[in-house]
Amino acid sequence: MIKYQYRGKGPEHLLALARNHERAQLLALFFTMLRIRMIEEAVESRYHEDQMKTPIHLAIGQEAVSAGYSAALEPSDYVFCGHRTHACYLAKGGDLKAMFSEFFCRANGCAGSRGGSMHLLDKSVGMMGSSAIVAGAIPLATGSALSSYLKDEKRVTTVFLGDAAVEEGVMWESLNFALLKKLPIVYVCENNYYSVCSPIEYRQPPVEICKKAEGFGALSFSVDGNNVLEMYEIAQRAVAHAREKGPVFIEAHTYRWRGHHGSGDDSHTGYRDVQELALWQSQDPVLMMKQVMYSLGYLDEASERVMREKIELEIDAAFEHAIHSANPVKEDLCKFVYSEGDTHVVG
Ligand SMILES: Cc1ncc(C[n+]2csc(CCOP(=O)(O)OP(=O)(O)O)c2C)c(N)n1
Repeated sequence: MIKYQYRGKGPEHLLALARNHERAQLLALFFTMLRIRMIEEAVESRYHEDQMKTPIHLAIGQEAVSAGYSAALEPSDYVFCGHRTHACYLAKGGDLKAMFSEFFCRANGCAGSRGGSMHLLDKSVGMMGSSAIVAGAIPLATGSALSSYLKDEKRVTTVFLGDAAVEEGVMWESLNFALLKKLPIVYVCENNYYSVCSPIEYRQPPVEICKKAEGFGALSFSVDGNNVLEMYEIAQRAVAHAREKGPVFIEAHTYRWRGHHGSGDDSHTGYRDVQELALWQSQDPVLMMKQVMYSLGYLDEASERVMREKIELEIDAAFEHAIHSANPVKEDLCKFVYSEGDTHVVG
């Protein structure tokens, strides 16, 4: 049985929005999404080799959320996220070599081999952390926004979270505090309707997530998370509001195409209908944007091929880099380990 249908306005709406944007802007958004899609597919295709020493949570199908949202951020803004990190990191300007090295548990990984896919960290692009504990990044991001507020930095912190994260008390404690202090923070909930294999209707009463945030007093939006331009336009409003006035909550409706973790689709296990997945795949965020670009004359087969080849080259080079990078050494085991008291600080 199909439980969750795509509820956006589809490709015509994307095309209508596209007419209000510059060609270069649209190309950049499409490139970001395509890059994420191709990278995720490449990771998936090599995962069985068992050389990537990390669990993975692919964002295939959800690319428009981070691509559209992050385009509204300044390089100096901060992002945090949960366990589904790849798209968030890449959209914020993340370095693919550093990400792949992290997957291969190399010393030059973006988290120094200490994190793996679920704990990407790269301060150089404002990726301030991610947590495998559901909702774990939310209080960290709220603390980051408090810090920026106290320092009067005008820096916005964003935290990407899943629909399951709003089932944790710390989500609402954090939002309550952020609203009280008018902190510069945006909570972006990627509602893909499932927590592992558990549909949202088994976990939450039928109230829209953004309405719950609205009840706390936050400026809240419900967005078609497969429409990169709707995402971008709402993000611009949200980020501007957060920078000047305080917290915003965005609920982005989207769908993950792969199983909760690892490679491949797991719909055959029965927790979701294969037809449901097929329906969402017919609203492919990357394909929808590609078709818009073609119909506006901003992209054709030759220019798309150039784009794809550029990304393929980047992926190949990043795999080579990661594969041939050095493993961490035993002597560095305690590097980055901090302890208080009479023991010393190492790192
Ligand atoms: C506090 C906590 N409870 C349970 C888990 C196990 N767990 C890992 S991911 C996940 C599902 C999270 O779903 P959601 O937040 O909606 O994100 P999605 O995987 O859909 O992107 C769960 C329950 C965990 N990591 N942390």
